[in-house]
Amino acid sequence: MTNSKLRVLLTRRWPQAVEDAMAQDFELRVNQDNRPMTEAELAEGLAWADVLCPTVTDSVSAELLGAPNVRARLLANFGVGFNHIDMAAAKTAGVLVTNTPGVLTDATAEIAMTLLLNSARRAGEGERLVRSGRWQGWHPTHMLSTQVTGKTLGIVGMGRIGLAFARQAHYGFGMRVLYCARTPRSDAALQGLPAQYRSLSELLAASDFVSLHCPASPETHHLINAQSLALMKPTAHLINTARGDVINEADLVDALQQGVIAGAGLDVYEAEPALAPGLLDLSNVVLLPHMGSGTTQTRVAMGECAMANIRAFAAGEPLLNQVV
Ligand code: 8YV
Repeated sequence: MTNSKLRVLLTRRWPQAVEDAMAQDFELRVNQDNRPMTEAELAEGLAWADVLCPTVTDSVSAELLGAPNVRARLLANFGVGFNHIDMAAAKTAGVLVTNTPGVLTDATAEIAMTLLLNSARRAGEGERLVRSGRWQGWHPTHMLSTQVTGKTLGIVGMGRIGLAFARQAHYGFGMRVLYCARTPRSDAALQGLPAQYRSLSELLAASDFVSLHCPASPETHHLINAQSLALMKPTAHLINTARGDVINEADLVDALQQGVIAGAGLDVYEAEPALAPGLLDLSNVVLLPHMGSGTTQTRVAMGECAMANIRAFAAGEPLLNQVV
């Protein structure tokens, strides 16, 4: 198989520079509409392409992967998270899967910090007030908020992004860092960060800010629910840049309405772009549209990372970021 003959399908528009580079090496098809492809279109794409490049908005199901006319042998995912792909079905069908780790770590950690600062310091509320034209000027008790510096941050899932965010928080804002993960990390893995391992319930009870960085999986589905929210301090804020279904969103709405916790900052949702009823009405939640990795630099790097995996596949070399 030569590079020039490999059929590659992008399910969404990618940064132009990466599309141009891909078009030079491969027979490239791009979903020009820039809307999620329908199931029928994905089925047709899997039958046409050697390599399909899905994103978080494409559900690559067992049914699609098990169809008899599937030609694709590689899913080069645009993104690090791959919970939208049925991995067991990919394995059974002999379809390889790669992702784009590393290149989006800092950008995603930055959005977690944006949400943390915004939620703690009520920046969204403040901006809405100024824009409304109803701001009546400064006074000593106006829009008081929560200071971040020196507080305790609990990281749930100490992978690349969790660690990058913990480092920003510790070295930038003097925060004490607790973390929970499947296993404690070595000092070397923590890169010298003085982070302390805790169970989830200990972490929830002790943290002023809790930030989620674990992958979506059956084990983490609704990890944060009414029960776990009740363990948090009433003054605490919850940040989610991981995946929406790690939180039971309806339970979070209840907790924010009833003051079980003080605030939340969300970049991801259970049924994106739909939001749980009541979420939009709350002033103590900061809502971003899944933009964690959304810098030009990072989206280009994600495309280049996927392209490098496709080139390796085309050359019959080991894949750089194989997850199945
Ligand atoms: C991406 C993400 O924007 O990489 C991930 O897992 O959540 C985001 O950074 C999205 O997944 C692209 O498919």
